[in-house]
Amino acid sequence: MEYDIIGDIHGKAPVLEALLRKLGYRRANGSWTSPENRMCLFVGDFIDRGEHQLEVVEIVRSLVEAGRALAVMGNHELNAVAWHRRFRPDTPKNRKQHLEFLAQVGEGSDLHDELVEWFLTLPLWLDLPQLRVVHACWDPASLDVLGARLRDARLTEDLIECATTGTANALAADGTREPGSPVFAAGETLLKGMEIALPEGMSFHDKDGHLRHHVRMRWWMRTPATFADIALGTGERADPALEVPIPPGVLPGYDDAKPLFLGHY
Ligand SMILES: [Mn+2]
Repeated sequence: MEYDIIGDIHGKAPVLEALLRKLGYRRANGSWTSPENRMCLFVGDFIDRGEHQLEVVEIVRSLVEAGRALAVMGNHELNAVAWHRRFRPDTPKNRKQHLEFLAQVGEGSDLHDELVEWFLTLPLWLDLPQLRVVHACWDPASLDVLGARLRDARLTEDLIECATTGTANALAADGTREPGSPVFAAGETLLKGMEIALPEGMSFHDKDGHLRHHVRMRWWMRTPATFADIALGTGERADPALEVPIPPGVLPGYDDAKPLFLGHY
């Protein structure tokens, strides 16, 4: 099998359709055909932002159901699950991020329920014979935490709360409760990436002018020299304040056992 790997779509259905046509995929009798021995791999983030979010979900879902695609969950689908179950705080910032999806689907509608149920069928990662896929970060420690609890890399109903809130306790493999939520931290890492706290007293201004004490990081780097080397989202030129050596052993790096494909960044 050969794969056509398609990045974050965010509600841009016409662009997705044009790409699929260019790659030789065709709609046929409510299903899909694909070029011989090919299928799509979607890296997540189907919703939020764009004008045609329902169409994007319909296309990806019908390709998956036709056996012509595999797809992983993005952080926007995880947020949608959390919002639907009322575990995601209804703050102005969170609502604004999800507003377009809620308007298109009709918040609280049967379709809203149905799409969230489909989001829950998406695995958080794929480890295929030839390659791996995860939305943001292939972190072995987080994969261990989730691999022991999820079913085939998918969230189960009883794990939704602890996977989407920072306060709920997580169920251990033997059914006991653990303090805090390693499941939440692990899910955040895989779907939103890794952040690192800057050394005590250090901060920088991001491209939106917000003062930051943590940086999103290029977790795949092996030999970072400074915080500036690994920092994402610091704009064209990293703040000179970040030119500070980073402690060894902080980054998970990547073992290169197979090619890894990400979205998100
Ligand atoms: Mn994302």
